[in-house]
Amino acid sequence: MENEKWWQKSVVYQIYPRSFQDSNGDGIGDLKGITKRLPYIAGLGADVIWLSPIYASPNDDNGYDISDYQAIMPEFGTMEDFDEMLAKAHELGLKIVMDLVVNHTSDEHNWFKESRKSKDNPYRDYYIWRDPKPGMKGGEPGAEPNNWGSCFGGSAWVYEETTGQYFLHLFSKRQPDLNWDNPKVRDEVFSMMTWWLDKGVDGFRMDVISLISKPEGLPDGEALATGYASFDLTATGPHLHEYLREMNTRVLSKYDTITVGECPGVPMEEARNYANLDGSELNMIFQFDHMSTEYEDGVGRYGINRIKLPALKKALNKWEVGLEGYAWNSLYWDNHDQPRAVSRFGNDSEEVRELSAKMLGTCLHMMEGTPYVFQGEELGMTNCPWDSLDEINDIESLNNVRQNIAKGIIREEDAITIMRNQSRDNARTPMQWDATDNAGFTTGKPWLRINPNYVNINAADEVGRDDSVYNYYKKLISLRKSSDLIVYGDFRLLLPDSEEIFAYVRTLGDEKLLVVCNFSDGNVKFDVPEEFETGKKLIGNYDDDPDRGNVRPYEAYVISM
Ligand code: TEU
Ligand code: CA
Repeated sequence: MENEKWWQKSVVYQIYPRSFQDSNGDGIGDLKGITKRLPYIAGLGADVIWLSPIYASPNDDNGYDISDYQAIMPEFGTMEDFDEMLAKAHELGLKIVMDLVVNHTSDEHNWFKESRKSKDNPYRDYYIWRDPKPGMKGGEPGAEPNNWGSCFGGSAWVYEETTGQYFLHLFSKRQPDLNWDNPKVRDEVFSMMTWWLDKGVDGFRMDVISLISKPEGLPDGEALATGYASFDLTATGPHLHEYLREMNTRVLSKYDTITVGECPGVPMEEARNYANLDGSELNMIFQFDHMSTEYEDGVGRYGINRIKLPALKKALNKWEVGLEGYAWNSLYWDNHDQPRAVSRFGNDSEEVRELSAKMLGTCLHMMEGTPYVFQGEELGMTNCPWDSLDEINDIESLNNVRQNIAKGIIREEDAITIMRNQSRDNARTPMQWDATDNAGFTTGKPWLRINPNYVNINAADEVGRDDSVYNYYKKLISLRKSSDLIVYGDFRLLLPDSEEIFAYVRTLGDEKLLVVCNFSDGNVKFDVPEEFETGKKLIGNYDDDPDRGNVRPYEAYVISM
């Protein structure tokens, strides 16, 4: 293919370090634990690792609140541990992508400690400070500069008596937003990125990068049922592309990197600019359309709805077709912020869980874009049967569920069901390595509950079992690496209205693939299109050849011509 890029053929494995592998018995995953497990990741066939933040942090948002961008969180180890992990990863042919969290810092970052001291402090304008609403006293309800809400519930503003102003935080109160309109902030970020790239890292996943340029005058937005405007209304502000192009020119263009921007609030048409093929901004972005098909109007994520397949297909189709020829796509079912894919989009009851997990893997990995595998997804790990809210660590789900109960948007008795369906902690239960105590994750007390099903669902069982989800993912990944058709073929959705079947065709030149996935637990009539009558099965989650007129429960197969 003309001007193909290595990251278009890559498969990325995401590690949430806190929950991946503990090496010193404190119940918290760490860098030495990751180093020990690198061969496992290389064995899967992934070639890039995205590390969720490992920098110094007070962990108000588990590392997404950074107090020193060039120091390692002590619980995770030392800079020497990082250097050792990086060297070992490169030895195994694995690239390392860091999580760049620069929409905000921790309130314990020195910049913020200075900024909050006084209005004339040199660091004051590193953050976004505003007076109370005219005629109102700071701190009283309604005196906030506007009606923006935090992603973690409540207002996006905190009043500080010391200087009589509010500061903005689109996430937790301890994650003050940086002021990207200040060239000194951009200089600081770009020199820090250069420092990591000079250490040898291979790229960045950019946390909520779509939010860094705030709209002029910080105007009110449309209020939700909570009374606040959504945190992502600031997406793609007036200087966003200017700042990304500046980042590209001053930093990224000097290295051979992979970059992916996490872009809440960015529609497909706009994404074409963020991830355009001319390389002037980012390589690809994470979009959220397919992550919100069950969200209830006004309630958002933390309601009790379940997904609807036609809506999911519509969202994924829009991005597959819409970016073709304009920009590069990312492909993901879950990450550290989302429930476990097999529980959310499939069926995690034990008799069909593996079948369903393989079906989901087939559905995603045969599409056009760079696939991301979140730790444990390759094992078919599931959501956790939380017993009570006391077990939940996640600031976002706790704050939002409590806020929605207090505002009468949801019933208290539904809270535990909502947590079992939607809490980010479902993705953050420790990795299930084997059936020994604590799933082989730690010899100490795990920082978060380990899913009790680790005795049946673990890497030790699956790596050696040919029909495991792990080995099916391994086959999917190796298929991709052998096929320009899978990497670059265009995408055409079939049966958009079917509630059970997700089917599509990929075409590249005179080669084509038919991908058929049954998202239901029943047999579904489906006639293989004539053009594929004589095709052969490339991969499938049932051992025998597919029946060309009927698709079995959670069956997935790929026919090539
Ligand atoms: O997530 C931003 C973001 O939009 C998520 O909060 C996600 O949309 C939400 O969880 C869906 O309900 C990034 C990080 O991935 C997340 O872990 C951080 O909490 C957040 O930014 C703040 O840094
Ligand atoms: Ca540890």
